[in-house]
Amino acid sequence: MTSRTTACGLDCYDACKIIVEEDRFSKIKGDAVHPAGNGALCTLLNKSIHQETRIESARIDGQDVSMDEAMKAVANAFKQERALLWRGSGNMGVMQEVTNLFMKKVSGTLTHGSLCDGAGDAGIEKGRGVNRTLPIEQIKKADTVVVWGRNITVTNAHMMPFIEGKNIIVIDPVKTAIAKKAEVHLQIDPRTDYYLAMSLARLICLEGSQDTKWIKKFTRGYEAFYDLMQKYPLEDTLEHIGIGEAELRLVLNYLRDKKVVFLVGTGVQKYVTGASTLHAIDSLAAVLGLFGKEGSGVHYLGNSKLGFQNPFWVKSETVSKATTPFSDFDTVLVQGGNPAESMPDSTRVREELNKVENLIYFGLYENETSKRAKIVIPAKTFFEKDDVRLSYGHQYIEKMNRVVQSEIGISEYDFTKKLFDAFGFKGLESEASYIKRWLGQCIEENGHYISPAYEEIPYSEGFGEDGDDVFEWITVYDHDFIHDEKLWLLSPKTNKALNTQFKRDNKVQLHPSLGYAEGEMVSITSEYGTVDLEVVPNEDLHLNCVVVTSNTLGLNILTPSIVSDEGENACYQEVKITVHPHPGYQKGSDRSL
Ligand SMILES: Nc1nc2c(c(=O)[nH]1)N[C@H]1C(S)=C(S)[C@@H](COP(=O)(O)OP(=O)(O)OC[C@H]3O[C@@H](n4cnc5c(=O)[nH]c(N)nc54)[C@H](O)[C@@H]3O)O[C@H]1N2
Ligand SMILES: Nc1nc2c(c(=O)[nH]1)N[C@H]1C(S)=C(S)[C@@H](COP(=O)(O)OP(=O)(O)OC[C@H]3O[C@@H](n4cnc5c(=O)[nH]c(N)nc54)[C@H](O)[C@@H]3O)O[C@H]1N2
Ligand code: SF4
Ligand SMILES: [Mo]
Repeated sequence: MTSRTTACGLDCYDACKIIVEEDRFSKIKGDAVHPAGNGALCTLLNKSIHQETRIESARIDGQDVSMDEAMKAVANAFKQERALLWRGSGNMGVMQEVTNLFMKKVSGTLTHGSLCDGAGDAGIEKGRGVNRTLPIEQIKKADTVVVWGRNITVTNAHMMPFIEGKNIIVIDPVKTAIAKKAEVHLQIDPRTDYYLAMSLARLICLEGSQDTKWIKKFTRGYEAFYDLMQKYPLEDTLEHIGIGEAELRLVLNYLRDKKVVFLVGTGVQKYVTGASTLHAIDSLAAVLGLFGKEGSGVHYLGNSKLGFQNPFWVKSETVSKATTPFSDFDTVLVQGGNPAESMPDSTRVREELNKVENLIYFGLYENETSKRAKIVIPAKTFFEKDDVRLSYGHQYIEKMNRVVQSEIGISEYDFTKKLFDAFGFKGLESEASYIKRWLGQCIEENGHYISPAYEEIPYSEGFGEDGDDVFEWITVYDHDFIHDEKLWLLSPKTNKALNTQFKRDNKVQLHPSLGYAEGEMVSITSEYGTVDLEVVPNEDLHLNCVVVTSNTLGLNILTPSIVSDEGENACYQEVKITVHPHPGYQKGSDRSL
C-alpha cells in the first residue's frame, strides 16, 4: 500500500495536509499529527470535490478541440496588443502565479486589489506596518477568544480545537453556531464594528485599564486616537450599534487583565470602511497591550507570502481586480476564477466580458465565465500537479504532490511553458526548480516547513518590516451610520461550497418577522439589480439584514462596483435591499391570512 501526502488547494484558512492511501480518492484523510489539523477533512474534500463534473476537453467557439489546437489559439490571442490576466483564488498553490512570467514577456496587464481580505489587510498595515499571522499556538494559550465577523464552524473548522475551554465572545449580526456556544454574543447592526471597537477602547481608557507602559513604549499618536474616541458619546453610539451598555460592560470582564485573541474574519470589512474597521480593532487590541505578548493578539487573514522572495513577481501594468474594465482588452485570460459570478455587479461584468474578442477561460468547472469564453482550457486539479501551499491562517507550509495521474487538463506550469515555446521566449526555469526555490526559503522544524516570516510571538520587538517601528493608532474616520428602512445584504460562506465552486444555491434567509413562508419565492432588489430567490426563514438573523450565501446564483447582480477607501477591495456588503413577494408566486397569498 502506498501512502502519499499533499495539501488542500482550496481557498480556506486551514490549508489541511492530506494523506492519500492507495492513490484513491476514497482513501484520503487529514493528517492527525499535523499541528494545524486533527485528522479530519471537511465535507468539501470528503465529498463535493469528487462529485463535481469537470471540463474534460478544450474548446474553441463551443467545439471540442485537442489541447494542442487550443493552446495554438491561446498563443495567437496573445499576439493581440492589449492582454489581461485575471486570476481568481480557485487554487491557492504558489504555482498559480507562474503565468505572470508569460504576461511580463508580452507586456500584458495584471490586477491589483482584492475580492476578499484586502480592506482589512490595508487597515492592519496602517497600524502594524506588516500583516503577520498570529501563530495558532498562541491562540491556544489565550483566556478569551473574541470571534469577530468570522463564521469559524463553517470557514475555519480546524480552529475549533484551539479555542476549546476558553471564554468565547462573538460579535456578529447573525447568531452563528459559535455564537450559540458563546459567553456573550453581541448581535450588532451590520457595518458598526468600527464604532464598537472605539466604544470598547473608550470604556477601557475611562476606567483606566489600558496598558500605559506598553502604549508609551510601542505606539505613536495616542493623543489623536484619544481625541477620536471622544467623538463617540457612549449612549448615542451604542444605540446605533444596537446593543446595551450592560452587554458591553459584560464583555469588558473578559478583556480586562486577560490574554485575549481576536479572531477577525472578512465579514467586518466587506464595506468601503473595511480598512478603518480593522485599524480600529487593532487599536482596541493596542489599548489592551495585546501585541507582542504570549496568548494574545489579532488573528486575521495573514499575508502568506510575507518573508518570501517570490520568483513569479513581475512589474507590470495593473487594473483594479474588483472593478476590472474587461472590455478595454482584446484578450483576457481568466485563470482559476469565475469573475462573471464572483465579482461584484455581475450585470456590468457580464456585459464587459461579452465584448472581449478573445476571452480565455482556464479552469476546472463550467460556470457563467466559461460559458462566455471563446477558448476553454481545462485545468488539472491540485491532486494532479506539484505545488506549494502557503496559508493565511497559520504558519505551516506544505509541499503539494501529484497523487493522481490524469489525462485531463494542463497544469499552470505546462500552460506557461507551451506559451514560452510558441513565442520562442527564454528564461523559464524547470517546475522543480521553482518549487525548490519556494520550499528552500522556509524554516524547517520538526519535519515541517514554516513560513520564513514566522515569529513565535509577532511584534514582540516592535512593528514594521524589521520590528524597529511603532504601532500607529487610528486617528481619522470620515463615515457615518447608515439607517433606513432597507435591509443589509450579508453574503457569508456556506459549508456546501467554496465560493462559486461545488453546490450552488437559490435561497435567501429572512427573519420570520418579515412574514414570508418557507419555500416562497421573493424578489430581492438593490440599486444594482433584482434576483428572485426562495425563502428560508431564519430567526437567528438580526432584524435589519438578510443572508444570501456566496454560492448563490445571481447574488452579485445585487452588489456594487465600488472599492474600499483603502486596499482596493470589493465592497460586497455596502448595499441595502428590499424584499417583495414574487409576482408569479401563488402560494405567497397565504401570508396575508
Ligand atoms: N466552507 C467554506 N469555507 C470557506 C469558504 C467557502 O466558500 N466555504 N471561503 C473561504 C474564503 S475565500 C474566505 S475569504 C474565508 C472567509 O471566511 P469568514 O471570515 O468566516 O467570512 P464569511 O463566511 O463571509 O463570514 C463572515 C461572518 O461575518 C458575519 N458578518 C457579516 N457582516 C458583518 C458585520 O458587519 N459585522 C460583523 N461583526 N460580522 C458580520 C457573518 O454573519 C458571518 O458569520 O472563508 C474561506 N473558507
Ligand atoms: N457577494 C459576495 N461575493 C463574493 C464574496 C462574498 O463574500 N460575497 N467573497 C469573495 C471572496 S472572499 C473571494 S476569495 C472570491 C472568490 O472568487 P473566485 O476567485 O472567482 O473563485 P471561485 O468563484 O471559487 O472560482 C474558482 C474557479 O477556479 C477554478 N479552479 C479551481 N482549481 C483550479 C486550478 O487548479 N487551476 C485553474 N486554472 N483553475 C482552477 C474552478 O473552475 C473555479 O470555477 O469571491 C468573492 N465573491
Ligand atoms: S477546504 Fe479547508 S477545511 Fe476543507 S480540507 Fe480544504 S483546507 Fe481543510
Ligand atoms: Mo476569500
